[in-house]
Amino acid sequence: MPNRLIANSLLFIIFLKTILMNEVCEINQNSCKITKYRYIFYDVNPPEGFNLRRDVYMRFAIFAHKLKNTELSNFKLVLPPWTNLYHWKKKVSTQIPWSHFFDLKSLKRFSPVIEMYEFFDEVNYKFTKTKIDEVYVLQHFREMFQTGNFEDKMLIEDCIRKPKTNFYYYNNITSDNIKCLSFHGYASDLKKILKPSNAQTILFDHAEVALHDRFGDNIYWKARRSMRFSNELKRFAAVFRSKYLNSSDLADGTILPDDWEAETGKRTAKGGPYLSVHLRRRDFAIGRTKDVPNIEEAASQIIELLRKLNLNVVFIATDATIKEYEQLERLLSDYKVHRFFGVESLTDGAVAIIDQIICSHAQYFVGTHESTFTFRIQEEREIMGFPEHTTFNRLCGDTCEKPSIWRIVY
Ligand SMILES: Nc1nc2c(ncn2[C@@H]2O[C@H](COP(=O)(O)OP(=O)(O)O)[C@@H](O)[C@H]2O)c(=O)[nH]1
Ligand SMILES: *[C@@H]1O[C@H](CO)[C@@H](O)[C@H](O)[C@H]1NC(C)=O
Ligand SMILES: *[C@@H]1O[C@H](CO)[C@@H](O)[C@H](O)[C@H]1NC(C)=O
Ligand SMILES: [Mg+2]
Repeated sequence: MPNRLIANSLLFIIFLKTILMNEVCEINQNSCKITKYRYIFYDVNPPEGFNLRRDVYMRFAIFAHKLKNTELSNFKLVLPPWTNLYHWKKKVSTQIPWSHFFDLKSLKRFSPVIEMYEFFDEVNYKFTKTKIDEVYVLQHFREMFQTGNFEDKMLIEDCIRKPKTNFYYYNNITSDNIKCLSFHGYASDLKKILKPSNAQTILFDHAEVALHDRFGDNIYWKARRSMRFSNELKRFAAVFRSKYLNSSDLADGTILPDDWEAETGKRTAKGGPYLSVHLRRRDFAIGRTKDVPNIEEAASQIIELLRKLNLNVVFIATDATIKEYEQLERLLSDYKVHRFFGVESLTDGAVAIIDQIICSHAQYFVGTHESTFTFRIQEEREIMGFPEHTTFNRLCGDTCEKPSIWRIVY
């Protein structure tokens, strides 16, 4: 009896598989794979840092989100695995999935995204190379800045630079169809590439060339709210906050619903009893001396804020060298100064996010001018509902223009 049941189930599965395969083979005869889905890949200019990459993700997540319920709804967006970034001192030996940093379930509630390994599972193409059907390396129009002629929004042209798509450093991914696409427009304009194509896999490289459909509208913020950090990183931050900063979500008024879709946007967050600072150094300290303070200036600005806020605890997130940090600590020796040093097992990317989480929970935050690391903290605080004046603050260099306020909308 059970045998019969098993036999029947097996037959049914085989039957289903046959149907699915046929369906796919009709869509795309030359690459007959066991899936009815199609896939958008993207990649970003290699030197770009983590937090700009998060912004490019949003542009493409919004693009994919808008394909839902259209004739292109069978496209999924494949998350580009993380490989060594310029700012990461500790090298990683393998591709890192997005779930290392973010909560995948939350991302998927906004946009049809999958990890690279899920793609490999879905196409089930073991023992062979994956060939991406079409690769478009985005580039700015050569003429654009000279003539200001923006008429053509996209055009296949000669490559301005020799295209060097690296396929996330997998040696089993290639393509024999790489073109350069001069592009001036919004990420969602790329559906004009998808529409006439019957490719199953399309990769857009230098995806940062494509702009946000609409910066700061409610869809932007939905995408942003869906980028919840992984529970593991949140736990690291929570332990540190509780141990050193007397900070917890209950006491600080920063409890959010489990599902970001249930957030309603109350501005009632108080934050933990500390000042948080994002002090960007390294390339910023060299290339942007007008906009960022030196260590002495930073210390005196931090002291002034601590006095004004009547606080004696400060949390410092920084990419400063140990030497610079120790100098800062000495200058702040009348106060309790904390930095998250992490543990051996954490990647640099994980430590950076834990720094951001701790900064975002402070009663008052001050960041670095035009750093995307700072911007992401400010967004996090908008999501948690802090009063704006506690968030949009910067350390001053020679210049001290007030930062723009990017208010959350629902
Ligand atoms: N842990 C940690 N890393 C930082 C901090 N500031 C900068 N970094 C590192 O430097 C990189 C800066 O690149 P990016 O994310 O593009 O931000 P931006 O260059 O400041 O706009 C980050 O991704 C981090 O790897 C910090 O406060 N803490
Ligand atoms: C390609 O290589 C990666 C890592 O080397 C592996 O995880 C993946 O399964 C491979 N893909 C295919 C389709 O075999
Ligand atoms: C920690 O914060 C609570 C209020 O949230 C306060 O009552 C308590 O005194 C603080 N503890 C210390 C050690 O500062
Ligand atoms: Mg950067």
